[in-house]
Amino acid sequence: MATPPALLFILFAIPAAYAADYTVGDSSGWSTGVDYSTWASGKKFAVGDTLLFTYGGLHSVDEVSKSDYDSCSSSNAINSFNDGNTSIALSKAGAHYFLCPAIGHCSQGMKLAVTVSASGSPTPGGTPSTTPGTPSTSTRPSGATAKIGHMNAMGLGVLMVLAPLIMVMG
Ligand SMILES: *[C@@H]1O[C@H](CO)[C@@H](O)[C@H](O)[C@H]1NC(C)=O
Ligand SMILES: [Cu+2]
Repeated sequence: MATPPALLFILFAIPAAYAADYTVGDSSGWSTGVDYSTWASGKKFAVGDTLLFTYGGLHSVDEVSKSDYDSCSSSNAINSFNDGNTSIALSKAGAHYFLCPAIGHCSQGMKLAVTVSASGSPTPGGTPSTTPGTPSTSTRPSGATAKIGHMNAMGLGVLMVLAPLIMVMG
């Protein structure tokens, strides 16, 4: 059975349209004793995704510059949050840096750096296995497969409704 081009478009467009929500540290949340570089490695963050920081009373979340991230300084924080359940939308491509300003926590590893790619494109400087310069047709297996992994139940539902319609139209 031939696959109508429109169906391929839907398959690749939906993961981009439905952004991923990441709970930082997964079930460990935002805390000391978690390796956030390990947590972030292998994840492909894109514009439109959100980071959810969940934490208790001692902790906070500061968004900081790279140099402040490197030196664990929170005195020039770009944004500060302490509500215990902080959802941060990744609205700009590039590197984003977060740390906990509680004394000693950042130096114990309570810091997170993420690289956010423009929506739908591969992470710059990311996995070298991604073929560079490939036209944005359906021949983007690695990036597209990763994004489909992020697809939430809502996206899947939309896909299941739309796919038969597109098949009929095609
Ligand atoms: C935390 O925030 C997320 C996203 O905004 C929300 O879905 C969740 O219900 C919140 N949890 C609590 C305990 O408030
Ligand atoms: Cu802390």
